[in-house]
Amino acid sequence: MSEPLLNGMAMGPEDRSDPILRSGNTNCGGCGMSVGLQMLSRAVSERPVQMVIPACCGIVTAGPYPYSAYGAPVVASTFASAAAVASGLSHVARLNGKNTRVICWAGDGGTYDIGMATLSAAAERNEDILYICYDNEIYGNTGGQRSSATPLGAVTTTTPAGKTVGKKDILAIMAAHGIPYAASISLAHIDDAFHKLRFAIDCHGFRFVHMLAPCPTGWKSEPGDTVALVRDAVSAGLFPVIEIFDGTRTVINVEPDFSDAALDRYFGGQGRFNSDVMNRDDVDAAIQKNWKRLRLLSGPF
Ligand SMILES: Cc1ncc(C[n+]2csc(CCOP(=O)(O)OP(=O)(O)O)c2C)c(N)n1
Ligand code: SF4
Repeated sequence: MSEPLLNGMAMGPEDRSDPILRSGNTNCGGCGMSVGLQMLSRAVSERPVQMVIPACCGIVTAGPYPYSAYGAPVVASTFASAAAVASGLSHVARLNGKNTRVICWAGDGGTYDIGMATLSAAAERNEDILYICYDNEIYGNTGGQRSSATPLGAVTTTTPAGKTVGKKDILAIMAAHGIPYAASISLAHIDDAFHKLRFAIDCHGFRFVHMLAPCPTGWKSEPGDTVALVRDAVSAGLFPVIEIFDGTRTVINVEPDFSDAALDRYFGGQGRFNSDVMNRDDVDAAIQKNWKRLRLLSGPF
């Protein structure tokens, strides 16, 4: 019997040779999420995968049925249920003796906010799934409302004067569940990202990967600057590139140089920050405080 028709093409989860993100998709030019999907595609390679994507730009990417810009089977879930749906699919695969890797692909709104209950529950049960959050620091698909990933000072449609509180530390929150693997990856450090994605795809138990994914539309940045913005965020120490094993062992993968120039380029390259709210001294202090904590966590036991 032939495989069922999935996403407009005959494709069983054991037989995939397409890139995960096909050309001709409708994502905006310079979308960081698109770059992330291409990285994921390389890391997945020929492995059988099942994607679960809640409401977000990433599910619009698929396009109208029966066609799809995804070269992998995708289940569209509600915001609140992505990690629960993925958990169920992972159990079904195991019961059927399949090695299908189940991957949740979700934005920060679906991760930090609306999907947090089932995400936390799946992590607590140590479900065998990989959850990847592409963090564009807003609800991008609905026009750019603030999420709890939106940084201090960022102007969004619901924080017109600039957000007055900073973003949650999602990696620390997920690592606190004691999951086998939690990591942040940078779109500008492709070797590091590739190896960590490969590791996260192949290992078992609950794995969480966080990527900063610039959104030129919402960040009011140049589409061609997407990767450079992430490089500057990493250099300035704003976006630490690290991995945390079993909720305890922390490894710093990329050393920032904490340069003012990188911080200037990062903020100067975007039109979304209100400098009246985002005092530069406060940003410097927050970076230093976070790195002091990371040095302690990554030091010898
Ligand atoms: C329960 C619920 N509330 C609101 C919406 C409308 N909605 C669809 S996508 C979206 C934004 C998602 O933001 P995020 O998860 O950060 O992903 P992004 O759009 O930025 O890619 C919203 C609010 C919805 N689909 N379901
Ligand atoms: S709105 Fe932002 S995240 Fe959504 S497709 Fe466009 S650039 Fe990508």
